[in-house]
Amino acid sequence: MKSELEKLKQEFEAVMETITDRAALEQAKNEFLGRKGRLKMLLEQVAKLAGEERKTIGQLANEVKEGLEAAYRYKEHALNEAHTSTQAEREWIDITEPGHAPEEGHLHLTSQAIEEITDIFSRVGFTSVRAPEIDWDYYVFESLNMPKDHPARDDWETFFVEAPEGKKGKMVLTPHTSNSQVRQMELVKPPIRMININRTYRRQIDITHIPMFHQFEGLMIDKGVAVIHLKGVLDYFARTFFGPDRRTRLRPHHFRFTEPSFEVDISCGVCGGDLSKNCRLCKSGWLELGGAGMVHPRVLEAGGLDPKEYSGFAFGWGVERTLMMREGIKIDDIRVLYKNDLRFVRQF
Ligand code: FA5
Repeated sequence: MKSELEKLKQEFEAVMETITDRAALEQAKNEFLGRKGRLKMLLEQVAKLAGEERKTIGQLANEVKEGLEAAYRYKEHALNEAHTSTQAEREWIDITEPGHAPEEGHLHLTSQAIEEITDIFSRVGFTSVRAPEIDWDYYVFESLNMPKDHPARDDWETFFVEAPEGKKGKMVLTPHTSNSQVRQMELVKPPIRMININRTYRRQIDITHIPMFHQFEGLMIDKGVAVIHLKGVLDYFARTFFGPDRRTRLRPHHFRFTEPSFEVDISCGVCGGDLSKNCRLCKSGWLELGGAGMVHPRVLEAGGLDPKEYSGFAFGWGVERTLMMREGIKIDDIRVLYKNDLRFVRQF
């Protein structure tokens, strides 16, 4: 009995030495100290001894029991300590380390330009409106004095929607924002000062053309509006958006819905108007900003206004082209704007 108790003690101590995790400790506890464990079995035999033997072996058995329990507690404590220190190592935080700022997105360059253009015109009283991006032929062409055989009305320039024709003709993806002109005249009576910025679509793609682009359309109608007011607003915009170094010019032009009509140009921001640089973007030192002119009397009439009483000006420019002409932007291919290349987008 005595040697069995001592053997049990040695075995338990040997097992404790090899244990490195809680599961193994639990298993050893059940095997040696559990309700049906080996110590319990021996103690039951001790209880059956008689006289002096029972007394001495009983004392030894108690010592062995206390030894086993102490060894168990020691191991348990050691494992707990090890767990806490590895956890502490794992979850270690250097409170002096600088914080990591969450990555924030920003508006696309075109959206930034749209916000800025809207703001610039709002400062001189132009209200932001939104005409449909898919509209009837009537608002896009017919009411703008564009004859049925006008080149923009055929399939080569404009995307027509495969939908039944309505009273106002076919539905088209607007190739310009001028559809807002008669729509606005139908909505409000003069004085009108509106700016309509929207997506526009044309069947074109090259270094200066994309099939989906944005235009901003300005319209001012009142009594006594003249070319000088148009010139004043254009100059104000050019100075505010591009800065004092950029030059603008008006060229006579022809649009069906304005008379007289102009093409507004601005000196190129990539080559600065220096022809010797052989600029890939402008080729001539000037970039076309867009069209402008005095609203044609037939357009006023289509909008329910008497041309003898009211006059007005309108202009329609490309947002992408406008921002490309800006100082410091130096984009020499318009298509790069919509390539979804984050290396490009993140620069702005
Ligand atoms: C028009 O669209 C007229 N509605 C402008 C207008 C409005 C004239 C009001 C008079 C009064 P135009 O076709 O020239 O005009 O286009 C205007 C501008 O849109 C161009 O100067 C250019 O800046 C931009 N643009 C035209 N096509 C594209 C394209 N495919 N990609 C990018 N920008 C374009």
